[in-house]
Amino acid sequence: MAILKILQYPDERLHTVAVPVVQVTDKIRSLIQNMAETMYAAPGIGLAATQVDVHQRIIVIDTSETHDQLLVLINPEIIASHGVSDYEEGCLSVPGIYGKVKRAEAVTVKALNAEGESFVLDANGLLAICIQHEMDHLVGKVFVEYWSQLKQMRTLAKLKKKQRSIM
Ligand code: K1U
Ligand code: ZN
Repeated sequence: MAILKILQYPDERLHTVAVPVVQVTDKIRSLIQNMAETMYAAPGIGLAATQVDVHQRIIVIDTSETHDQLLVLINPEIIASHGVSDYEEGCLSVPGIYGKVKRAEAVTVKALNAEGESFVLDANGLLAICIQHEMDHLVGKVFVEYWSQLKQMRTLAKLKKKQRSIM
């Protein structure tokens, strides 16, 4: 297994639209293992393939407290949603930045698992938020892009200042 490099906002590659997985092969399963290891090491509760510069529709999520409930979503599609939630989100590609985003409170998602089998999942709470956040990554959208231009500019300035202090 390997820890992968997570792209950092505003890297343009985060705006790439991912393509569907055609076949779930051993190579895809190996990528999934590496994505899971990267997510747990970060630590985070989700990771989209886009964030590790692989532009295929693959997500890993684990919102459990025990960090042993890995959820793999390949070619995810939201087939139903309801309610509104306004949850404070974070992102491994935008470290140190947190802010609210309005999303559906509950979603029903259809996807393939790591064996290539189709399944349907009803999600609510943090899991529903995380699924929507990760699915946004697959279409090249980062959570800060829901915010006003002013707030986005302030966020960029904060990130640049932070980067300068590291160098
Ligand atoms: O997409 C990502 O970069 C992962 C992101 C997922 C997410 C978090 C919160 C709301 C929506 C989506 C993260 O995992 S950020 C880190 C984080 O939330 C966390 C880290 C350690 C423990 C618990 C949470
Ligand atoms: Zn993210």
